[in-house]
Amino acid sequence: MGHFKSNTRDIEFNLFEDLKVQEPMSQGAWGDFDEDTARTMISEVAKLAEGPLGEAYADADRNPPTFDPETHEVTLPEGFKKSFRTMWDAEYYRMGLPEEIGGVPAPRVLGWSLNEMMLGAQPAAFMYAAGPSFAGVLFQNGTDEQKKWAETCVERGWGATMVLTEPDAGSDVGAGRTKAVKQDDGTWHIEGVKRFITSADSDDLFENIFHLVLARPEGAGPGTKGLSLFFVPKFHFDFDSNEMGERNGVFVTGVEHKMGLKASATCEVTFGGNDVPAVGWLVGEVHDGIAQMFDVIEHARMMVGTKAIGTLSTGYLNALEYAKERVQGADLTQMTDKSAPRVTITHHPDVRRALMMQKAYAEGMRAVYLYTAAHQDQAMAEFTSGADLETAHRVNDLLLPIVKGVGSERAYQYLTDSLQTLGGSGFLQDYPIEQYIRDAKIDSLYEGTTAIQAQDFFFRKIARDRGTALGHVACQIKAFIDSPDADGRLKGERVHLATAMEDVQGMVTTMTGWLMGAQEQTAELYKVGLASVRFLMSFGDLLVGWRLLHQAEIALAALDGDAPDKDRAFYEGKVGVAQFFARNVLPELTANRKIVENTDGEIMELDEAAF
Ligand code: ST9
Ligand code: FAD
Repeated sequence: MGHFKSNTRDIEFNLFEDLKVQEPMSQGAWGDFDEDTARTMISEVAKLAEGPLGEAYADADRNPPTFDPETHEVTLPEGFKKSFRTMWDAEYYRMGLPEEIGGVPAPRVLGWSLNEMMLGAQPAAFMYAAGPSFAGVLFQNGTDEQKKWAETCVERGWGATMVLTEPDAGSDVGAGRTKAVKQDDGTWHIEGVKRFITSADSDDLFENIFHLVLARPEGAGPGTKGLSLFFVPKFHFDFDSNEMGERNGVFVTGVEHKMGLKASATCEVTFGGNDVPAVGWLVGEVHDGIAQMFDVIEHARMMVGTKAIGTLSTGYLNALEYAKERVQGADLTQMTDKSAPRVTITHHPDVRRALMMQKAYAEGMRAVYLYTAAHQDQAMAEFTSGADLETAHRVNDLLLPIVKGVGSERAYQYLTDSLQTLGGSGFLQDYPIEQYIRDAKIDSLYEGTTAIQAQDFFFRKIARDRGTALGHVACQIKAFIDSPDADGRLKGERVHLATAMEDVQGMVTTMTGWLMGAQEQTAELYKVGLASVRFLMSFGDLLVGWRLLHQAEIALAALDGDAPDKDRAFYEGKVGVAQFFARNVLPELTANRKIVENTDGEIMELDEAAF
């Protein structure tokens, strides 16, 4: 048994009792894919994740990849490669890929639930397996010939990278200086140094690696709009026979030493720095690089949030297991009786509080990422919220910064509670939690930091969208609050949810006011910047509260009905966690609203020297 603990009961509850994915499935939305197949996959992936996939998790952390500057090669630990191959050989990466490149139709919501377990067990392995999904983006955006390359990438099982960041261009991707020089034969030579590139070399995992690179064609304008997207393979290959050719001029020139996620090689990559040119092909033969790259980024942001949430879930379940066995102290009600029997720490109110917070965010954010994924397929979106294709797309866009930004922040925050539950033992490497914390910290940093997610959420996903997606989701929450069939036992909790909703709407109104005011007084924008992360996190709490209460209603109905004995505790837990969250967290949104409304720009006036 490895470190990873899956929560298949909760995943199945989300899929089959809450979202009811079997219904669109039975309408043939994904061919003959059915509930039995889905349940079998969940159980198989849980076995994989708890077993061979997670096996080398600690080993790869203690013996991380090494780099040879002479050969530009990265060597990965053998155990990690073995783990990777058990996952790769199971071919789950085919789910949801276009059939033309070897994919099989499957609901994305199911795909992400499986991804959660693989990401929780061995996140770096999942990241090395980006090839097929990045090939999917090449297929969508490429020319007819490039679509064939995409097929080759999947068929030959090649690795892939996304290459944006440079030393002076992190959050500000548009500051990138890597250039692209057009050649007479229609290809491009890429010249520059990129940094922090994940999986840019990967030992012998793959025959080839294709890099999707943002570079600026000579003469193109500034900023992100001047960037184009290039396909740059590590080895050239014959486009007809697929025979492997010469080494292309893209070389790893360094590997970072990191706090966590060490099995994932984070590389400096130099294009055209040797005598060999780094030859690239313009994706789709159009200069639309940032928009094309965002097709990759959207997958990756979803991946990062799901990874964080999967890690919090296994952190919580490890803490819970420990707490049920650790005996320490007497029950609080017998604190004065020094001879009172000692109890397991689950008897202590503060341990229960901490466990409940972990459970609330692990299960609540799972429900949120799966609700988001339910808007990544037309049939599922229509069934879930009545969204048409256009609305589904917008809702997915709206919720991505929540999955990524809130998922990563809450996971890191509450993993420290998982560790705390183990007392001093949590600090030891005998347990996986200290590694979970180190491995999860990156999730709030890469793929756009939390500040960037918060600005994306307000400026692009709400203001620029003119509140369309926000309005759609708000209607769903309102319908739940006002539902005539509401269970009276959750009346008080619905009041908390209704107040939280008003508080979030109040924050939107205030921030929109500043945005409008900025037309007259640009400094008003500072207030948006000061409030945006608080707003993002508040919106996340609203969604968590809503989904948990929605699930509590389902659980209450099951408990009233013929729920089998083995499931009763699970359903009681669903009700308990929703009530706890509604009473202990949602009221905080009223304070958040006040803080947002009282935002002034004073700290922007303060001299830097005063900090
Ligand atoms: C990184 C990788 O950090 C880390 C992990 C790697 C893992 C690899 C493995 C992944 C595996 C994935 C597997 C998936 C499996 C799938 C299975 C399925 C079942 N949405 O606002 P403007 C576009 S990589 C869409 O003016 P600025 C849009 O085209 C490094 N598009 O921006 C827009 O034009 P328009 C990550 C968006 O001020 C244009 O950009 N680095 C969005 O020029 C310009 O927009 C980062 O993430 C969006 N949300 O630039 C950088 N936003 O407006 C973070 C923008 O006309 N920085 N566009 O539509 C940012 O995001 C900045 O805000 C900025 C600002 C760069 C966009
Ligand atoms: P900076 O942009 O310098 O940010 C520093 C701080 O300033 C942050 O707190 C940030 O929130 C804040 N800040 C910056 N700009 C703003 C703003 N406009 N408003 C408010 N706050 C702001 N990149 C790739 O291209 N491909 C990869 O595969 C990849 N993998 C990575 C793997 C790892 C392990 C790491 C560490 C990074 C990876 N990255 C990758 C790069 C990653 O996406 C960037 O690190 C990230 O986008 C942040 O950029 P930065 O590190 O330069 O920080």
